[in-house]
Amino acid sequence: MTAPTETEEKELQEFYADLDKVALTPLWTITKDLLTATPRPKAKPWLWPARTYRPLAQRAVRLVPVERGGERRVLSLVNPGLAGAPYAAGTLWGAVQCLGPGETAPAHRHTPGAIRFVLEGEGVFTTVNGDACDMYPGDLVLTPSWAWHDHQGGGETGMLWFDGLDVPMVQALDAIFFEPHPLDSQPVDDRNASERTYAGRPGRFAEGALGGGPETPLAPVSSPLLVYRWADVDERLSALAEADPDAASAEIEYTNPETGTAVLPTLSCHALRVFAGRTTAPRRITGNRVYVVHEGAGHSVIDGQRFDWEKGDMFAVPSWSVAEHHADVRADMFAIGDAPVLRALGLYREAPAEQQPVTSVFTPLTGDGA
Ligand code: 1HN
Repeated sequence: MTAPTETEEKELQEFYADLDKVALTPLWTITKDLLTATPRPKAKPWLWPARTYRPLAQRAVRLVPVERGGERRVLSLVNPGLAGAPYAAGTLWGAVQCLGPGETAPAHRHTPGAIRFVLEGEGVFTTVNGDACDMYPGDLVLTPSWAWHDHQGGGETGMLWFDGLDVPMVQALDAIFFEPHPLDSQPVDDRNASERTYAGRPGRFAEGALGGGPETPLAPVSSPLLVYRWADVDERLSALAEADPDAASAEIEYTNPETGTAVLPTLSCHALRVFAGRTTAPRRITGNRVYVVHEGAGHSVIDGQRFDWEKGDMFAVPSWSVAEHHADVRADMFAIGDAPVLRALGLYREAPAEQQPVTSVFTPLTGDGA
């Protein structure tokens, strides 16, 4: 092609300006940013240390009451790659929620689905559609889309838990609905009822790292079991370790006991145990994940960057990054992912990944608030 003449160039510039005036844009100028060879998440691999957020959560308890309107005392993980949005990764909301002694977080419901993973304290129960679910460290409690839920108690010490929600996905689909309950706390009909129904039944966990449960033609549904106790997770991880003593790690997915699929239509929950001195195989998958360190210490290498972690720390692993996890002492991690959505839409992929050389070490933000 010959170079455009001055007249042609001028005409072209006028053409682009005219397109812009009427809210049109030419694809050929943006194709390369749009159709990248592989996913380019805006979210960065990032880590929020417990030693940083804990004192700030305690200050929040002192300074800010839990009230209608604000609804929850939640400190949201803000991934610095996401232009200030309160999201841990492009598709996932992650946060720390705290409830002081004797406090109540008011009843409400919303279309985003949520999970809670308890970090510390006891004495709180979350009531989900009338079923009061007791919460202890390491437990997972589900509050599915549009289920009434409130948190009560706080014990003597107050309580801290991790909130994982699908808010960015529901937001992107323009499907957010919210409704406050007419009462501050909804009536409690029963205690731990869903847990009693499914106690000891198989199908509450699936082996492996896949995310989203098996490929099935079932319409996605939320699990009728609302509480998964850490003792049961621990038992399953120990059984896997016994069955394969040479493995570097053991991983299970929490599953809907009726269908074997992910616990929520939008979110998968996982538990990963890495044995002392061992490193997981490097892995690259579509879909974002947020990890919470339940016990132990070690580090992860994500796209060549080293993230050192210990109990209570939270970190984001963006889609298609290469991630591997190393435990100094035996480490148990809880994670949420968006895998059920990717799998339902035929977008789930994995690729082999090589062990990565560490090219940098992540320095967490510390601020002066500690
Ligand atoms: C929510 O309702 C809770 O019920 C926690 O505890 C975190 C984050 C965004 C939107 C709603 C809760 C939330 C939330």
